[in-house]
Amino acid sequence: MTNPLDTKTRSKQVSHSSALDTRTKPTWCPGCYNFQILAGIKNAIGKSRIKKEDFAIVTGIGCHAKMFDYVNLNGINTLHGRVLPTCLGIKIGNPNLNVIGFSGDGDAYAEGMAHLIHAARYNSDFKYVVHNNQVFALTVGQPTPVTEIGFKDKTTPQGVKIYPMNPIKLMLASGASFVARVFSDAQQVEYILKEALKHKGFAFIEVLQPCLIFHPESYKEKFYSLDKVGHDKSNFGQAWKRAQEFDYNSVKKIPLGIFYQVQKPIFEEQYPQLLDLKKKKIGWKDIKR
Ligand SMILES: Cc1ncc(C[n+]2csc(CCOP(=O)(O)OP(=O)(O)O)c2C)c(N)n1
Repeated sequence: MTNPLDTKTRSKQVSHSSALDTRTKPTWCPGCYNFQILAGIKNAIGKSRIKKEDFAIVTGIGCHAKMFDYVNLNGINTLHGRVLPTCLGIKIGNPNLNVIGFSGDGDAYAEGMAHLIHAARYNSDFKYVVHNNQVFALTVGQPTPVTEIGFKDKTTPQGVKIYPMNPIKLMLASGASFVARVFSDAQQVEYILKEALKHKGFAFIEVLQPCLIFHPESYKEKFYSLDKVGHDKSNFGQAWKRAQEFDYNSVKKIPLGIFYQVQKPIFEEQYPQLLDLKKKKIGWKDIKR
């Protein structure tokens, strides 16, 4: 398969497999990059050999969270910032489910920050997609922990003065076993979710998703594919170095792809009760008492 991260042009059409459609009409702004993420996710899930009923999705609160209404899968539209503990709870209830969580950068890096560190440590076998538009979009564009210096909105008229955090470095430092970044292009999202679904353990995927209204794209032509430069994703030192190239503040080069991937024991394998559920391919509710 060709790596979509190598392509210079992005998907113009947002086509996707319709098996996961719902009857809800999307209320995202016309042209919002969330449509690309939605299409990529539907394609990756739709083309996987995994049955629909073996998936569960979790979303937080925000524009990204509307995914919940547009993807026809079971799950929980949870509280703002609580996507990760909800994903973990589902895995404990039934470790056989393929769980995918969706957050905005506010959801993931502000309200939900503590959970993010521990999700990387726990290495439960679920996937986490962060729609990073560098603002709290649904509440009309306030800065988040990844907004660049100088960004102005009504709450911060003198501009952001605090340096943004780097989530890729945070995930590496916290012990995440799969750390990736892509742009909000349907093909890129499909590709990376397929890779993440093959990974056994917690997969952190950051999707750069410029908000057309509150944080328009400023880094269009700055991307390059880690695959193309011979990046060794099993090498922590290389991953760390590449992670520093984009600091979420000034834009030089933005690496896309898998920064780091390593096999570590997963949370579900540490507990005999969960191992038993996995072996029997059942959840707690199926246990006869
Ligand atoms: C506990 C809690 N705090 C704050 C809010 C208000 N709130 C709703 S949506 C939102 C912004 C979400 O921003 P982000 O997670 O970045 O998602 P986006 O809308 O950008 O996709 C906030 C702060 C809330 N609903 N619950």
